[in-house]
Amino acid sequence: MTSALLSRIELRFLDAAGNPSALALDAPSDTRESTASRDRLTLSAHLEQALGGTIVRASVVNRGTDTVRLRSAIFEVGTGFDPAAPARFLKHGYQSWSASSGYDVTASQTHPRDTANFITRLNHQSETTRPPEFAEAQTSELFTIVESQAAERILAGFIGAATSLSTLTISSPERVVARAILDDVTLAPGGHRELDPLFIAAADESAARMAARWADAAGRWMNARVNAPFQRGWCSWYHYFHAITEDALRANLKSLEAMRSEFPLDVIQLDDGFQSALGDWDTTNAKFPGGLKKIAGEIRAAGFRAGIWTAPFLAARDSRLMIDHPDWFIMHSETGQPVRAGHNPNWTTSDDKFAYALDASNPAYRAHLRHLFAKLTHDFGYSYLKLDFLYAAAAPGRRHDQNLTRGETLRHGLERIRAGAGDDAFILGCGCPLGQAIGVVDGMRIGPDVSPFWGSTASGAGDPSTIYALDAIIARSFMHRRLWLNDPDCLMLRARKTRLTADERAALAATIVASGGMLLISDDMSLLDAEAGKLFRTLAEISTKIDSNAASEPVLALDLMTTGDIRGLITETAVGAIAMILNRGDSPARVQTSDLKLDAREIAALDLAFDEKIEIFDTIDLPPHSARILRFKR
Ligand code: 9PG
Repeated sequence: MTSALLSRIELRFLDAAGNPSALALDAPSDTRESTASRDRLTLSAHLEQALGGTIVRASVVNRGTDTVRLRSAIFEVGTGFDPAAPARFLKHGYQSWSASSGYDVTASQTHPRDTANFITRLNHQSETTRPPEFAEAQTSELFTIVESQAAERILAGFIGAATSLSTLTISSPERVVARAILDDVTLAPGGHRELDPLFIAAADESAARMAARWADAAGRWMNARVNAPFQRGWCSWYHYFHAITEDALRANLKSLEAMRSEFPLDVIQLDDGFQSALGDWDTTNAKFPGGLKKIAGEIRAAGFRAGIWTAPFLAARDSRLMIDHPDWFIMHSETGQPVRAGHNPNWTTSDDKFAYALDASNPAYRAHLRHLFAKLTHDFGYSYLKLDFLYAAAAPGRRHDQNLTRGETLRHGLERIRAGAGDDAFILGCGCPLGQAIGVVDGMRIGPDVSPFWGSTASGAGDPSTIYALDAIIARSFMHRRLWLNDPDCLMLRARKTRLTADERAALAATIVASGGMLLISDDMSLLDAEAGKLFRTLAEISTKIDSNAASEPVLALDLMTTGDIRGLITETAVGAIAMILNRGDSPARVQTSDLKLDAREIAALDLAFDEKIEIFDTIDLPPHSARILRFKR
């Protein structure tokens, strides 16, 4: 087994005159604190052996008489791999919607997003422009796994994220460069800053199991909220989109009340489309004449929990918020204008269709957040809060408080929302950089949006389509009940008003339930019949079973480091393993069960009508865009 080694830590900063400078600690020892100083700025570090690996703790103190600005802290980790042999790395995505998959380690430094527009880069990268030595093509967010040709693996990842965004760059197989991004924050004389801890481990286990090991460590370090009850709910978005009305919501509420035994749901969540303007979350537009408090009251009177969508770090030009508080925004450092963080013609009646990033480093705006979410929760009665487009809080630019990194700004904003909503509200993050939300949110969207069509493996990534959502659900299933409850996004069961085929709908359902994550449905309930209800109950049973096992035994991708046409998930339970095999490709496939590298066991296929077929399989035939759930008995 290989052993990974920290060889160097370098702190990069701007000195009192604004000139780039650096100080480095070579080969920090694991027995005592090592230090290095320059201009009376001191970097200290020590290593701890814990959680099956090494935790690197580092901090900075300014003992000088001038303020300095901190750019980044760089941690060089040797993998022990042959620099000349091929290797792969996991390129983990930045936020909820960003993709995660394995890539060859290569010298190539170009990535398709390098030439994408600003908002796309802001969405999917912790930095809109990467420094040349940390090319996007070679960079993973928050953690990575590097795998040699001999299937030796090392894990390197930050297990704390409260104080900075962070990346890992692999430009050659023998080295991982981990980096805490410090955004030129000021460190005044006498000031002290702890860096987020880095975790390094080598182990003889699958890549997915190593990822779960990282999530265990990060969840512990950051006091992850992992104990919320399993969530089952209805969401307005993937049938109605922006066209949702109060009447349509009420019609679904009536149906859900009547079909309670077929669709055992707890939460009814109103999504985007109710607000009077983007930024004004407590007032409604003409489609919702009753107002938010009345709607929550009706949902609760019917015996459900009321849920609501907001994008708390965004506002459009026509919002009261932006008109009244132009000084609450992150400002572009060159133009002095508010930073554009989204674009959506449905969000505003202004000619300007951009949405702007609010500055959560500003205490006045944070007080507003606290007040707003106290109102939505305690006054209006919403106890399930879907917070969306959260990446906006980490946009680059001039912020009110120069002492906060972008990562801290995001976290402070989230913490104020939690303070307003209270401990009992279920907070779901969406469009959210992952690390900063651990310990604040109860649930997290872990993939891009599903949609009422499949998409194509050949089409350019980025269009919402179900296939990309499935890839993300598979890759990030290990996070469930370690960092939060995973939200794999919604099931759609309707057979009309959709372009998903029956196989595609079942593949979406199978992937969601096999992941153990939350079970949300997004259909016009009047389109669903008794058969759909029977299917839903089955899905609820399977997902509850996998969820209740997930805290002790993670749900793992069969193929975290490669994305082929055949993908899968597996989890071990007391009575055997439950697996999901997906054919995401456009042609029929025959899978040899022996190729799945599972122990030879008796295999039963659970078709989704849950008529258990006890059969011994050597091969499984999968039509294009289809999935099967299998049970492997011991
Ligand atoms: C509401 C939706 C739903 C959905 C969220 C989020 O890049 N984009 O333009 C983009 C638009 C919408 C979107 C994601 C990305 O979806 O994930 O569940 O709440 O907002 O607007």
